[in-house]
Amino acid sequence: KPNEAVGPQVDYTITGIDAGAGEMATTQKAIKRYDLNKWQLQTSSSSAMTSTLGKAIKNRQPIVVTGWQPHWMFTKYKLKFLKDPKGVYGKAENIHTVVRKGLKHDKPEAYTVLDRFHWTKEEMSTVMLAVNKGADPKQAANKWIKAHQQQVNQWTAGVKHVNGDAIKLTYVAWDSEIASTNVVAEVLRSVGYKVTLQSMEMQPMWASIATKAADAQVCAWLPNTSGVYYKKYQGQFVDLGVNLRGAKVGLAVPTYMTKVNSIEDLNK
Ligand code: PBE
Repeated sequence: KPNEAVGPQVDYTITGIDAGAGEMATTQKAIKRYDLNKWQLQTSSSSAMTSTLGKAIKNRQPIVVTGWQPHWMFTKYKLKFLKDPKGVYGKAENIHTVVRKGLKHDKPEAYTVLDRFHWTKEEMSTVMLAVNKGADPKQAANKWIKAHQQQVNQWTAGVKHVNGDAIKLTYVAWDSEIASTNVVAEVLRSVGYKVTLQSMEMQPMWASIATKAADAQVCAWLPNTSGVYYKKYQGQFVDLGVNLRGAKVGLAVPTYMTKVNSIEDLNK
């Protein structure tokens, strides 16, 4: 029904992800700033959101989701971000690597690898897509590493092999972060670390680094999406800088929703 208003067709519902995600808070802000009074944001998980999205697309039904890029949903489906003239979602974001205080002293080899880790949106997408197609994240990470061995060698160049030292990475189980965290974990394993991966909600992830219960995370979307925790825990972590440039967050819809191009169009 391309000529009918979108709201009633989707029960005025934006299909969201886990409650703790920064994008969920930003979307609540967007609902206020764009006066989407009838609209609600549905909390679920990234896997439930993408499965609902897949079903809608199969049936060519309208749907509005909390999207982000890099993400395989933009590779697998024809999607577009809705324009955000009020700039609620901010501009492009970068993903940072954040480690606990004291890591440089305690585990200098891991620190060096984590500090050097960086890749592109396209590279992250490759690993995400492989996982989406059914590969085990660890295997998908290893396959990517094998195909990019020279690049990875630069991250480990001159790093002394350690003998089973333990290191703990925390992450949130978003598809993008499953990919990056597994790649970093495999590279750290290749220099001899015994790596533990622990997935949690975003707030505990930041708290685990601040309290030194965990050593590192590669999931800090800045300045906007993880900004609340970046400020809250400032001084209690070490920011190793950007590991991926030009990420993006916003509301997304299938391109067949030709009448809906801006968040403002949700009010029509
Ligand atoms: N995301 C993916 C996260 C950051 C990475 C956009 C779902 C968030 O909203 O916090």
